[in-house]
Amino acid sequence: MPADVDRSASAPRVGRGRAGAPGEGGDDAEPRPRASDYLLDAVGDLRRDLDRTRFVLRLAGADRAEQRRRELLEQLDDQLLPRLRELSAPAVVVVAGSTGAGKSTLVNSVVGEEVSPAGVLRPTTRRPVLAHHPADAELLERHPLLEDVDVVVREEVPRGIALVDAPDLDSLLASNRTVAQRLLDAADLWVFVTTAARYGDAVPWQALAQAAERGTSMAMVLNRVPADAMTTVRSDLMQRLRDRGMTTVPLFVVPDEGPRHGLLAAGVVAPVRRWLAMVAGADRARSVILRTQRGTLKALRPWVDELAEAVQAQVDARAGLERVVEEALEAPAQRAELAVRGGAAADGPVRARWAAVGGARGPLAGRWTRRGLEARAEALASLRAELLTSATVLLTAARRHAQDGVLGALERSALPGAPGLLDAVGPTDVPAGHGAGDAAAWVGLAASVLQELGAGDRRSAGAVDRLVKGVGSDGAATLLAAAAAGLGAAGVLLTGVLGAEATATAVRRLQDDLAARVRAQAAAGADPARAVLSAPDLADDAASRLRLRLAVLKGLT
Ligand SMILES: Nc1nc2c(ncn2[C@@H]2O[C@H](COP(=O)(O)OP(=O)(O)OP(=O)(O)O)[C@@H](O)[C@H]2O)c(=O)[nH]1
Ligand SMILES: [Mg+2]
Repeated sequence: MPADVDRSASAPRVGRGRAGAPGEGGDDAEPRPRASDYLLDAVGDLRRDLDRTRFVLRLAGADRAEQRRRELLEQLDDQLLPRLRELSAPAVVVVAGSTGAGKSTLVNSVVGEEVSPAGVLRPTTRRPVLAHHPADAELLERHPLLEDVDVVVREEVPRGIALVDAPDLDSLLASNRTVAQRLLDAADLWVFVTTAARYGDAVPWQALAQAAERGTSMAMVLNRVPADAMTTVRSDLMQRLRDRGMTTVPLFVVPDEGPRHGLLAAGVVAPVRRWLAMVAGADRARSVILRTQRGTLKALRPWVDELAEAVQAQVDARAGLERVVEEALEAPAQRAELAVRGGAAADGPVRARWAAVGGARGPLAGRWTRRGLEARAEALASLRAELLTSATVLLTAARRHAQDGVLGALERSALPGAPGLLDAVGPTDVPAGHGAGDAAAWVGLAASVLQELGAGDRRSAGAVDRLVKGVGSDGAATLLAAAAAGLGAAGVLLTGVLGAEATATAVRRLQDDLAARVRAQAAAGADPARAVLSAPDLADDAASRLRLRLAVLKGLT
């Protein structure tokens, strides 16, 4: 069994050792999953959940959280996941710093050839260059970084490292800053280049603090140091590093050689080159990588915690908004029901039509002879049309008022996220004919109720039969619906045929049905807001998903 399996209990196992002794790398036949595989799975799960996470409500801090989420995804994709997948891939060494610090010159000098143009134009480097040894090509093959860099392959690059010349970190060009940051995210090791004149600038120190926070391994190159200032500058810089607890950061000082072009003298870069070669050596490279990896995993915790907090803030805000929305429905729903019970469905045109149909000289007056059936049915058909229109208006209004009520409540609400929800819901139009289907179903119920009554005992059956013979089956249903809508005279007429009790029961059933329908319409007024609030990212347990992933990671590291 390979010696490093034991270590896998506490630290991710170093994968196929690139310089592994023969017989040590029996991975092809390895039967057991390695610690790094568990870790890879755990980080992969975390990545999936992070990818799905959305900050639906525009709370203060949501934009920031979203930005942090994206940054974390990039970090996982560019550094941690590739590293966990291929522990033996070369260490990614990113040379970063401010413009003109001499990054490209340093990289070129290490490689011994101008592979990345250096120059007096500021900034010079826009497209990063990654240099590696030919023997490392295969191990680097699938690294996501390769998509965004120019790759040069040179024997002179120490085996085991991929040396990246980054654009300037504090660039005037936003694209340069983004690329530089992304490269640093992907790095196993940062080589920070600064100059005697500029090492006091804020940006480099911010970047260094960030590296320290993430536990990324790094080294510092202080460039162009005038001979007479050498001692002062060096000790000042050392002090600054000490102040920040970075005493272990290797420091390389490159003396200023005056105005110059091209590569640095071999003797000047020799220490950096030697150090890189040492870092690239099997054990050192692994330890640099593992240190950065441990640092990355540790830095992951507060980062994910912060995002989980942001998710929880969304969940909390959702609960409050939900109450606002649901409470906003109560008054419109109640008003709509009261209108139905108060006979609003019989108002206006319905009553006017009834005056013509059911009046003393109307077709319904007098004895219902067989001859008058057609006239009565026709008259009731026109009443039915008015009833349908009236019920449609009521049902549509219930929906509209509820919707307006929700929007108004959100407008007035001082709750965090209310304005954002208001925008997300937007002014949704309810078309005039919206309630037509519901209205038709309601009148349809009148027919069913009569049918049921007709199928009852002999007395009821006879009564319904008389009614249908008198006004037709549609006419009978219309009369019942009209009575339920609130036309008392229609109820009186029905009572005359069906009896008081049967009429009252049927009318109540229909009125209850219409009341329930307007209530349901009112309740649906909150649907647009509910659709936003029911996002999985706002569910009660949304934050615990990320926290769970974190707990698993903690157990593995
Ligand atoms: N005097 C002196 N000049 C240097 C040194 N290193 C680089 N230069 C010069 O400084 C200028 C900028 O060097 P680059 O290597 O292009 O700097 P850079 O950090 O890559 O700059 P950007 O790509 O713009 O971020 C060039 O003209 C170099 O020749 C040095 O050690 N001493
Ligand atoms: Mg450059």
